[in-house]
Amino acid sequence: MKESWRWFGPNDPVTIDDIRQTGATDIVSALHSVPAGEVWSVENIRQHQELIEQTPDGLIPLKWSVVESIPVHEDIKLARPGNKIYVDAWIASMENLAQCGIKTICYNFMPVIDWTRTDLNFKLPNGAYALRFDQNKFAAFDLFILEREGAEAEYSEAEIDEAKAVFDAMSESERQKLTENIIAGLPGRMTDSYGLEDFRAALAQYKDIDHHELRQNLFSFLTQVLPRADELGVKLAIHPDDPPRDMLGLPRIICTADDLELLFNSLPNPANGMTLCVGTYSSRPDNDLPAMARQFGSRIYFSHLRGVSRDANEQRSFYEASHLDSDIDMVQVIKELLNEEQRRKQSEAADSEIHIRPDHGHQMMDDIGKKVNPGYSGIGRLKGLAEIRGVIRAISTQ
Ligand code: DNO
Repeated sequence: MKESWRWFGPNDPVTIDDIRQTGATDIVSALHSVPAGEVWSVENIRQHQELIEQTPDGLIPLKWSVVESIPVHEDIKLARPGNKIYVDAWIASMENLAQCGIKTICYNFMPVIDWTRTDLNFKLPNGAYALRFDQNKFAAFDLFILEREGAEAEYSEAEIDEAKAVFDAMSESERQKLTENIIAGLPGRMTDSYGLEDFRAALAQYKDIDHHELRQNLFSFLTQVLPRADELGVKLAIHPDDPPRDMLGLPRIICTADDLELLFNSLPNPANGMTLCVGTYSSRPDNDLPAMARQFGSRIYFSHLRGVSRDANEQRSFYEASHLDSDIDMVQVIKELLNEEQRRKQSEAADSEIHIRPDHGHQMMDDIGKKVNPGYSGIGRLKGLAEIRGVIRAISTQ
């Protein structure tokens, strides 16, 4: 396994020198300042790469190996006329990355919103803070803040009552915070930040797009991208929709094993792969993570090894648990990934090692009170990485 760590660039409060101390060897990063649809030039990539890879004498070098993510322009997801210029720009960015030696690219195909949480400071019984998604709060936002047209039809009467009670109990500043979390987006998102009016307009564009059509748009994008990726030896790793289900009336198409099967059966190119984001997939109970790791092993080019704990009475609500103490058997998932690496070694595949990273860590100890990117605190992720490393070492030396 290649122990990797996400770095957001020079403004990330967790610095490259900090990361070096974690024992991670590889960096996951992106050119966050380049707007969706624009080409990542070789010059810009090299500059960023230099920040990561230039190493003071006597210290261990780090390597930028994974891109998370090149954003996919909304016009591609909507298959708007003229979207080919954005597809061409995406391909050009991929070519430029390959030229700089960076060949694993994570991306997603979520319309309008990227990953979404309702609480960024959910206090755990041990005093640390986690991220949380609360279905009732989300419904309160949808129904009573956004007041999305037609939203009532998507909730039962009981759900609407519950959401109303949650909404009534929130202060004005809590409502504002909730709104910001959802429409301004979280770190690393690959979509725009919106005001409420623009957000309504962005959602409305998808009014007539159902799952089938969105999937066709993804496949059409990939049909253009994959042959070139194959030539370059680039691996594309689609990230699931987080949380993995339809939201705000938007179709979401990378949520389950069935979605992945359809994707890989339709487009079997070697470059067509996935990010096994354990936390995302496991935030719905019908995804069996060890089974998915086994079933899609050869397609897994990148993995986020965190988990969630779902609420007993509302399975759509969850908080992000410690990396080893979630609803899923992380040890078993890691075993499956290690088995896959063995298979790759036996078939003498060039890159047998899978890039993994700790994902959203808790805010704990000196993280608390610091300005950190939600989910991307230093100590919390270090704890996650250390736990995962222990499991990997224990299994590998058995
Ligand atoms: C959040 C991340 C997402 C992810 C993108 C991938 O922490 O998992 O922002 O990077 O959705 O394209």
